[in-house]
Amino acid sequence: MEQLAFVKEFTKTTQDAWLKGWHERNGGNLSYRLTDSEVQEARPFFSESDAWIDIGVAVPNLANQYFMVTGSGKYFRNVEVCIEENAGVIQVSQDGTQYKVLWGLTNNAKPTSELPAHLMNHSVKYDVTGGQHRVVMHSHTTNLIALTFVLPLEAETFTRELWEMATECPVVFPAGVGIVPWMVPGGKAIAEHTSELMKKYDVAIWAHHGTFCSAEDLSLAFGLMDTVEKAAEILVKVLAMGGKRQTIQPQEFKELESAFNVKLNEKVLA
Ligand code: 2HA
Ligand code: ZN
Repeated sequence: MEQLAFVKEFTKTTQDAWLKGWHERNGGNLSYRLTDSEVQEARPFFSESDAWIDIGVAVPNLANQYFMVTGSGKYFRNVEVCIEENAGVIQVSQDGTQYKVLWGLTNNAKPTSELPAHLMNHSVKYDVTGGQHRVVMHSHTTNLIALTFVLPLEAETFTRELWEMATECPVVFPAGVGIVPWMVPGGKAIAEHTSELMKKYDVAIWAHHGTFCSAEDLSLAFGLMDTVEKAAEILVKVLAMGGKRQTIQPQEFKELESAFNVKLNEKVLA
């Protein structure tokens, strides 16, 4: 199982994210929806002995889909040491309300405590991207968290500040970032709030907690998280130096639209 390409890439992503400093202790979680051919490759390693368990939310459009997920209470830094103990493969039931573990998560480990948020985000993105998005990543991104203590917790302002910090930002996240106010993590309410934002954005920031993002594959998810967090790091430095003296102007952002063939969220430039 460890030799399969998608398992290697999942492991690399957790290791890269750990090295970024986004995953202290058991912070953060990652999920990847397998392709049909990956399911076929992995099937010889699956065990059907585990029971069905309630997800806590309903994701009927993900019925019978397979996900590799990090484990609840498990550390990103340990996925590379032993992926079988720290992550696993689950299948969603026929009615989309339950899952069962098919591989990994040994010693009765459970999928991430944020499984409801992950699967609801996958569910929304499955519909809005026609099945193109396969990855949901949640990281405790240091600088983005810091900014949630300083910037208004409002999507357009937050996005504009991040866009201004690096020219490629609006190209990488043209819809912007959504903001979830402080909420109790790990349950249905924060999952519903986040997945509602994911209809519009690929990134949602949880105030005073961290960031969720969604993308087509593991590299793009990591790259998106890294780009948004780097913009936040620059903004933290700029604010520490006394704030902006000059910046990118709205009409300059508009020039990016034709140069890079993207449509930017108008409200952010208003
Ligand atoms: O500890 O990040 O949001 C895992 C988490 C919960
Ligand atoms: Zn978290």
